Amino acid sequence: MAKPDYDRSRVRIGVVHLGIGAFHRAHQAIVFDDALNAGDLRWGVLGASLRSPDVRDQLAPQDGLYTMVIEDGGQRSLRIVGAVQEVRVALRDPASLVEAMASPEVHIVTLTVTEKGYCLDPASGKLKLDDPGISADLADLSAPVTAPGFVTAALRLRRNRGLSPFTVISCDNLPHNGARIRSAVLEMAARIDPRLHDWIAAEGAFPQTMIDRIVPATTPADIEILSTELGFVDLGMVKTEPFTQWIIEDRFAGERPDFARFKVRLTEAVGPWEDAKLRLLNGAHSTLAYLGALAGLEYVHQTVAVPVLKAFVDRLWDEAEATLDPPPGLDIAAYRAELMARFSNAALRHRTRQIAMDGSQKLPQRLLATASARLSAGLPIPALALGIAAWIRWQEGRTEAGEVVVVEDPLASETARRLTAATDDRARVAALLDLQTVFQPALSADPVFREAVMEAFVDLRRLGAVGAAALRLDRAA
Ligand code: CS2
Repeated sequence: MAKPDYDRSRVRIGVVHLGIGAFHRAHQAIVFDDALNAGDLRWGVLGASLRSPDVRDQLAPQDGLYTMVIEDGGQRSLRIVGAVQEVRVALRDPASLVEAMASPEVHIVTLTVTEKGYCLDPASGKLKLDDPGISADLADLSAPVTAPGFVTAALRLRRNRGLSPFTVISCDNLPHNGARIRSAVLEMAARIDPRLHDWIAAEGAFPQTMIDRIVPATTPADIEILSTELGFVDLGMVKTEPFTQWIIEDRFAGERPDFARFKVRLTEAVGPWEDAKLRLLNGAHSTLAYLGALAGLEYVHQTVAVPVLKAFVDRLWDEAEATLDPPPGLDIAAYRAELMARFSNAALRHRTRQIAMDGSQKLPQRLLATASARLSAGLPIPALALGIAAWIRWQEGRTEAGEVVVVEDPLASETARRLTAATDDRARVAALLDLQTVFQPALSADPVFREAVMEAFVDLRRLGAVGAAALRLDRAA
């Protein structure tokens, strides 16, 4: 079992991470741990959860140490990770977190706060001024509430102290994630102090990234299996797959680890990598999540074990691939084959309902951008339309077998209200396609788009998820 090969008491905090969930611990923290193992002790991580004390409560008694379990059908390996030096709950003592972020030794702030954590309108990309957290931060930034608020407050403190900014690296699955956090921070700064805005605009760095590793939520069963193996209980463990990838735009405000040495790719153009990942991996993930969850399939590997769904994902990828401009070095056919193998990893037990969460925030970059690109090229969207219709059907809060499910989505009450008010299926679909925070006006108004989603929804209702997918494959044959 691999263990930290460095003196943890000598590690300095060079990174503050906002949103320390399982994904950070199995992805970015591993790279910083690699740097520490290589003898560069500047890259310890201070992790913060915004609200929930859970991760702090799990990791504090273990002094921040945790096990990463890497698993696929063929292998299982364990690694103890020492990079996380401390975990805090941001909202417990916001000012002290801002102070920690303003330390001259902190050079990087990473974020995994999920799509909704940026407080941006998904369709327009503008700061949501009606968000209660955003209005609180705009009124008083001395105790921030939101992720953009913490970053802005800490940059303000650094500027007041004559320090250089840290580099802000968004590690969420958002298109142009760097530009998004930058615009959230700049918009906030402009409203608070125009000179702060100008300083951040000139000196700050918000590189775009593409991050990839499948990290399902840890379950009590995972913890139990590991404790039998280790002889002690590790509540902070994370479980993941062998595959990992991190591509960062080569734009930094200050120091950074020797990323290239730790298999992180620095490049000028992240966009094409990101589009490929969001439209192929995440587009298929969300589609399988809704179709699978509706059909009562609990895990992703079970969905691709159904031949119709597996073939359907290939059809969806054909549709998406036609909209991509692959970066040099990405072989799409090999990438697709590898993705299918990753989805089939039964050891991960990745729940379809976990991926189904927050669909209103995920759909635009995963399925809608692809649909728009195809429609403007005059291409049909039968597979994409079924993925989108399955999201609408999932918002009804029932599986095909009639089991009631809780729809976890920031727009859940709005979608429920619209679905209940409508009197038939066509009106239900129309009511959700009119949601302008999800569907951009041009797409929402496109009659070809609306009809394709309507038809898919009617098929879903009539034939179920697998039946509707099979019908599309038959038609294409
Ligand atoms: C998943 C992603 O939960 C989800 O929405 O699609 O978290 C996915 O596992 C990662 O993007 C893989 O890199």
